[in-house]
Amino acid sequence: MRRREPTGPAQRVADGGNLYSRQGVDLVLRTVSKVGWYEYVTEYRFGDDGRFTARLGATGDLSPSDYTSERYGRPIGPGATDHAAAHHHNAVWRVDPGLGSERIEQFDTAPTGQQGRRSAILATTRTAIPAERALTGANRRWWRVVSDAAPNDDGHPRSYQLVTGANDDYESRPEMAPDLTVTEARACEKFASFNLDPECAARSVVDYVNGETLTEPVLWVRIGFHHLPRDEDQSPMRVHWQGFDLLPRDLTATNPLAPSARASINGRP
Ligand SMILES: [Cu+2]
Repeated sequence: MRRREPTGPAQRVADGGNLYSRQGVDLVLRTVSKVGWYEYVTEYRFGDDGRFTARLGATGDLSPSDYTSERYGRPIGPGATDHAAAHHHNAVWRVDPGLGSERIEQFDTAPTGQQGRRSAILATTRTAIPAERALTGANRRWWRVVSDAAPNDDGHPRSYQLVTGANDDYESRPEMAPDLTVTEARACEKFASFNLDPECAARSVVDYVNGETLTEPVLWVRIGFHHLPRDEDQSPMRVHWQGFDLLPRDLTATNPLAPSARASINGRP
């Protein structure tokens, strides 16, 4: 399925007697795969602002064979009956940016210990990730893939910032532990786990990391959802989502959807 979907208020500014406002729109590609009792929705959204969103949705029905004790599930029948098993949905997306001359950077922002007039002073540091590595998220930490191929009109390198929201860790399997793994692109490294491509000795994203210098990085983005069933999951189950955005950062020198009255603003107004 492919269609345009409205996304609500996108930008607005009241300036003197003028109001410049715009509603957003996404081009959405969606497929549904029935896997056992679940139906998995694979969704890709291309935003009018250049944002790219990948999401996995789960709907269908709770598995009728996965009922358990009070310790491992939640009662969804009348009273204390029918404890549907809690479970994890672990998803990993393989992102090959294809921008040319790419590198990976990590940004961290932490308190300096200094206090300003009204609030604490924080400082942001940028760290290059030059070689294959498994990375872990932290408060105010994010990553981006930067291209040195063609800077924007301000001379800033173009990049996409990885933006993740809700994300339940699943540390029980090594390939599901890192939040982001960056590896050098290799055709046979297709899947994050159970990779059975005969060209590849490597079986999971853990094996793909062996210190190689990144010249053509691939991002393995892991987003987890721990599902504690609720009464409303029956039936059909309302879709639950997990995913991430790739947000354009300095792709263009200004907002490409600026109204003409604002198109000349670039830098201090
Ligand atoms: Cu579930």
